[in-house]
Amino acid sequence: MASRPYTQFARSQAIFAAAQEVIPGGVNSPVRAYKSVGGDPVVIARGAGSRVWDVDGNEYLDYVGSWGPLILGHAPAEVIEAVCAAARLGTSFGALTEREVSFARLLCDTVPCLEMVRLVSSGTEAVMSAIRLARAATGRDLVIKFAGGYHGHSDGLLANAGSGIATQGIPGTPGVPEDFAALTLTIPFNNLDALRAVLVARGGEVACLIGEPVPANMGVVLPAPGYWEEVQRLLRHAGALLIFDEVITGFRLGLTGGQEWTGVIPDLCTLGKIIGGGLPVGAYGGRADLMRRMAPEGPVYQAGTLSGNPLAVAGGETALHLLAETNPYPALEASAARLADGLAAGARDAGVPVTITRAGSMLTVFFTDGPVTDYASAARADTRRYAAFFRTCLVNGVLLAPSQFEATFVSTAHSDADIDATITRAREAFAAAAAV
Ligand code: KE4
Repeated sequence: MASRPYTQFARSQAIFAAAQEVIPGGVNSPVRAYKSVGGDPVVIARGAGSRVWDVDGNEYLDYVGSWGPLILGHAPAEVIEAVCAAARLGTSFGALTEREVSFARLLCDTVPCLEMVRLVSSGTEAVMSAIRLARAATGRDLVIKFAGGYHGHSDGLLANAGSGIATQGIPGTPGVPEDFAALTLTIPFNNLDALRAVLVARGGEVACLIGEPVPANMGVVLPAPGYWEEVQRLLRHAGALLIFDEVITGFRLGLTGGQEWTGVIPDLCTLGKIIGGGLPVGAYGGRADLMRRMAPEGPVYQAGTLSGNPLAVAGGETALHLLAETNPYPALEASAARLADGLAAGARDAGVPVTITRAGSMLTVFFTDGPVTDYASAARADTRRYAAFFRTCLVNGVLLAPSQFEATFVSTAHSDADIDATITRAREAFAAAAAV
């Protein structure tokens, strides 16, 4: 491993230059391009446990975790073996397989709102499908989302979104017809008066509200005590459905995700990331009376060539069984709390005001003196300071999300020594942020 701070990125730069000739922006997902933190992205060669290595041989303690799926770290042996064994039997059949049934049963036995579930291949697909179902079930068109909420890139949900949209600082995206965008109403998170006002004005037209139980796409933002209970009460009164987008929080905040964490059981939820064990799986589900409206049992159409893919299901089911058998959540909570405390101390010693938010093993260091309760307050963070913090961490072997509006993910593979090393290396990064 090269000595730190790393200075050798020649191969990453050459590969990124070549990538930009044939892939828009050189990446297959915008946030990977490091636009908001500057510099070229590092190109990853491999990962193992808590670490990844770039193509120049630089080693990093990884807290991107593929943006959430890798709660067990990179390439856990059991998951790899399950995927390889499945591959030897064939990679895809376009037909029902037995393991899809056991996987669906596992999800329904674990996630409180799930009476039935449908597998798809991404979180975006899961959200698109859940929204379509909510509109069909209610006969209504309007969807309520939160400013800074990100639920994948389907047309109606890019208005005022978080994650990559917030990172790029763009209000929405060209290509979404005004008529589509008009069907999405955006309100601030943690603001019940804003929801009441929308429901008073247009409640009869609202099919659903979709939100992450703990938003992680504006950075991690905690719901106020009692917030979700009141949201659910208001929606029920208006005849609208509640969809928890648990693509990140599902199996992250515990086996029951955001549902036991908030104490609220939604009508529908979407899942992804962790349930695929690092392979492409999304899912949506909830009340059986709603889900039975989906074709071929009902008239609401949704389909997918690779839905329930045998390799992805093998990887996902193995990962979820490991989580259920080992219950790593108390240890993850302790590790993430220690990391958050250590980072807070580093920022304090560097004289940099930060607000660190955390839910379970996901956290965000906001470069603002807080508090951060919604996207407007998150957006007050100093993204130039975050960029300096990110880049200094990177050259010192700590890989964070290349955006202020994302989460840092701790995995079961992060040892106490890894956490301590991260805290130590971040001290220099806070000094760099202080100098901005
Ligand atoms: P995918 O289509 O990317 O699998 O899932 C979309 C999605 C839906 N819902 C939530 C709550 C999500 O966080 C996501 C995707 N998350 C982002 C990172 N926050 C994916 C990273 C990227 O866009 O490259």
